[in-house]
Amino acid sequence: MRSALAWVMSVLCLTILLPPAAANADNPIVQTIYTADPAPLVHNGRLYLYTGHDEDGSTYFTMRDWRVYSTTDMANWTDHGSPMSLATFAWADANAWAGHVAYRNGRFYWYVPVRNRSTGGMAIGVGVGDSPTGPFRDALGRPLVENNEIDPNVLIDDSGQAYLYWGNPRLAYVRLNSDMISYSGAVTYIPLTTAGYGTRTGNPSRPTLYEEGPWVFKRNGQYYNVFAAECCSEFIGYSTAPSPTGPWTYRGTVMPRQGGSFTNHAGIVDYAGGSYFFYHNGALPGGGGYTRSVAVEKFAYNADGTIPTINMTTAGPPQVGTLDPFVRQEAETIAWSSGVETEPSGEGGMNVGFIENGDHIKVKGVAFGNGASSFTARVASGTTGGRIELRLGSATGTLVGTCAVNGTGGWQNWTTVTCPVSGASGTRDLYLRFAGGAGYLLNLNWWQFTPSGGGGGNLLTNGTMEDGTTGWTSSGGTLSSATDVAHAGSRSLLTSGRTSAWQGPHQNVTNRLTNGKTYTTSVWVRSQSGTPSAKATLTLTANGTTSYLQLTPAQTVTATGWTQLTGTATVSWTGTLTSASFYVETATGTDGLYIDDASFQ
Ligand code: FUB
Repeated sequence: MRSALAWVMSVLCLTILLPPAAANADNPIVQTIYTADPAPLVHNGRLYLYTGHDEDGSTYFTMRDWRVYSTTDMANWTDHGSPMSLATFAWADANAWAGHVAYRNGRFYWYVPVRNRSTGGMAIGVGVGDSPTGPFRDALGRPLVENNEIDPNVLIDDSGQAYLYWGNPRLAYVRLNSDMISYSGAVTYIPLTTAGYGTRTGNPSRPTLYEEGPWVFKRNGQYYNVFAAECCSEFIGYSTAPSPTGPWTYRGTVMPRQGGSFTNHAGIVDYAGGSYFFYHNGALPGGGGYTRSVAVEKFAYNADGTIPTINMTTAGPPQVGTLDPFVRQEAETIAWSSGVETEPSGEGGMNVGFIENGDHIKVKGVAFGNGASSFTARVASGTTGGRIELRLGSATGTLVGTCAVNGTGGWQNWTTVTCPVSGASGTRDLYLRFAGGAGYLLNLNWWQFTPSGGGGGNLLTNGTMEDGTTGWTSSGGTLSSATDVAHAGSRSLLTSGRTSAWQGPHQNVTNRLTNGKTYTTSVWVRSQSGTPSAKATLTLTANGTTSYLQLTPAQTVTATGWTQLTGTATVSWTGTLTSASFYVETATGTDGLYIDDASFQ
């Protein structure tokens, strides 16, 4: 239950946090809290963004936890909450500052600078997790390295040798061992020469531009170090080198000084065919040097490998593809929000909460296709509820449906509501606008539209696999909810230990089929090992006779990425249908199979 104090605090904070009038802007990425020090990581086709968290009203770098967000379209970002905080490191007492996550051998290593309680100096700790969204635990129970400096960053070179860089005012590195939590050799300090790191004037103790926040990566045989330069205010500069240890040559400015925060902090990644530059600024209301927000721009390297000058925008990058409203979408998947916050959900993951009259969530580029007939939402309310207005184009745009939400007896007592929708077609920005009386109205965990045209929507229960194994069984082997890989969201469904090619995940759809109707199938598949040929099949038993209908052509799937199986097929039977089952199998072989985001409609 929320306390009266929390409510009052929230009203005060939200008054400050209301977004600017240009509510169509998509930068900064997160509007629910202040974020800083971005560190992007691409894993299994999804872009994860690790950030710090500036506490509201800070007058110093008051930071107690780190946050994770992710996207597949560079426009709508899913909030995964805070899987690591100062409390993760029993030996640390303050300063959850700029970290970096590296993936190796099935694990995620999160290197962070924190204050060592016993020495009072800054040290670098390592969190380790089995999934990109955590949870993370202290890998060592002590600092990995300590020299009272900050901002760790890891490069895993093509040779497999990993380097940990960090530092302010110096720039240091060590060679990490392959366990990623120990190192060999001494701490080496990179010579900060003006040739390598530019010339700073007026500060004899710091003759070069290097300030902090190294971001080292390799591209086309060249090593880059993109760093925060010449405080204060900082700009982002970069140097290049023929090896991870130098010699470095200063190349100039990436992002000039701008944005209302006296620090900046860079992270660069390639994703979905584009290059993206992450940074932070003070652009949210109430924002500044200690209340920062992470933003992103798309850019293209120049033909000679140099980085162009990048300026901050409020629009951010173009969306990659569209968002599918006909599969379950988390409420905390947001392009822009006004007034709302997020919190851990009793049903797992996060939910949107602290919703008041007039607040809204924008979801960008929603592909309604030929139209939607209804909207379903997972909601809870500890008061008397409110309404979810479905609007297109803006928070005051065309109203295509309204869902009433009643009190459910608690903020985590979840129920599902459905309401009709009319007039939503094509690809539009969707605004979930909340309306009702005074105070908090409702919480929202997830939502999903049903397509119009009598399709009846996805016949499969838990097609996103985010509800564990709910709705699914296996005709052999072991069925489990997997968190190591997911096509979208944080889970997929794994059938391991198969002993026959026909064994795979399946779901009973007997009472959901219409005789003579044509159905479309889509399911994302990957193998645990090997490259088997996979297909989706429907088994139908009517009047004692069993037939098999191929729902998709067979396609080779791999263990390194997801393959989409799609197809259309007309379902028909004679007599009384006693059993029908949707399943995924392989043509031959018994490799374990992951499936995710399955729809049959
Ligand atoms: O967020 C705290 C500190 O501010 C970071 O460690 C630096 O990179 C600067 O962004």
